[in-house]
Amino acid sequence: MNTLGVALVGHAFMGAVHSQAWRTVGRVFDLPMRPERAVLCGRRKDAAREAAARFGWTESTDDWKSVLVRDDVHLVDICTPGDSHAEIAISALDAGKHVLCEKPLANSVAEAAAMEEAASRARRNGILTMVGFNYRRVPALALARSLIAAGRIGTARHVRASYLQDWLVDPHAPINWRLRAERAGSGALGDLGAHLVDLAHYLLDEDVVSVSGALETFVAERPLPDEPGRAGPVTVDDAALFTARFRGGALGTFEATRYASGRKNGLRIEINGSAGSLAFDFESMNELSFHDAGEPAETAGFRRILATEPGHPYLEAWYPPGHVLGYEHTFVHELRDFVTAIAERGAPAPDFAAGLRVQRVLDAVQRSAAHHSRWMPVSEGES
Ligand code: 4PW
Repeated sequence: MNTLGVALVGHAFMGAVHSQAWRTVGRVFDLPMRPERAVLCGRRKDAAREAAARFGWTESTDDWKSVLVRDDVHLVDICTPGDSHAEIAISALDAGKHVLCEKPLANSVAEAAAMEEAASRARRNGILTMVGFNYRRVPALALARSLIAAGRIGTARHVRASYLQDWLVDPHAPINWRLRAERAGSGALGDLGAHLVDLAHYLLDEDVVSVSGALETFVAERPLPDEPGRAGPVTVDDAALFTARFRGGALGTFEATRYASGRKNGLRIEINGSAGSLAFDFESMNELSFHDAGEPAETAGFRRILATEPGHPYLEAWYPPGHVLGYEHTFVHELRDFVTAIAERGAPAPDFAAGLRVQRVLDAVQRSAAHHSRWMPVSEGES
């Protein structure tokens, strides 16, 4: 069996989750290639060495460029803040490496478009890309997509999506890179809202074409963690709200915030169609609620599907029904799909083109917010 040598760049939250997934994926799923955790890259040599030992990577380096010339590295997995995505991804693609990049794809449409250009050049040589929109890989949501595709809720009319966290409720919580525009591009919009947009695109299989949005930064300055007594500016949005129109005529409402006290990772999405509805809440991620409007009114209602049957997406390789999965399994599924696409020369989704489409929606929300929430078309660009 061919091996797929992986280089991981970044070893904080996402690097840890990806490491765990790389470690697990080949043990759970029968893969057509064997992933090898070849090298972990970090900015500081000692921290990278320590992380590599903890997460089970064979080697470590403080120079990500060095992995691009190695013959035993076939895939670069980017888990760094958004300001380095474009440089690393484009260099890796030009060096003939497959690229998995955390979301959002980039900090701007210009960067995302350059990344997609590099991806499309690389595609001609069989080099593939994927963006880490992991919530697509929740079995209940993959099931929702197949129910929608099979016409079980008819024509989609409403998408109601929210992603609620609360780690900024305390005005004295310190600044980190996620609150700096130059590092993260945007705040709740790109960090959380991007997942909702991707999920809506995935579930409906159609894109958002125009938006009207509002952004707010509730706390303008926060303590600098390394400089006691000093504060620094928050330069991203704390919360993002937008309404949207989809190509097929559905309307969407989206909300992303880090100020929803009591909500830790509350990603909810409900879709109402002409023949029924589907509803999902990540805090009960093994369940999908389904209302079939064709049932007799007297007994119809939302019913809960426990998405843990062997016939449900991704479940064939896991545990018996009812033995529920969690957050980290979604990353294992993401890697299963990417490795399989690479081995079979398939078309992984969401690829950089899909990531660019999400980026264009985020950009339209920012433009709308800057113009008193005026409706803005989502630019189609050239790709
Ligand atoms: O999916 C979420 C993100 O996009 C994660 O749970 C944390 O919040 C990390 O980044 C965002």
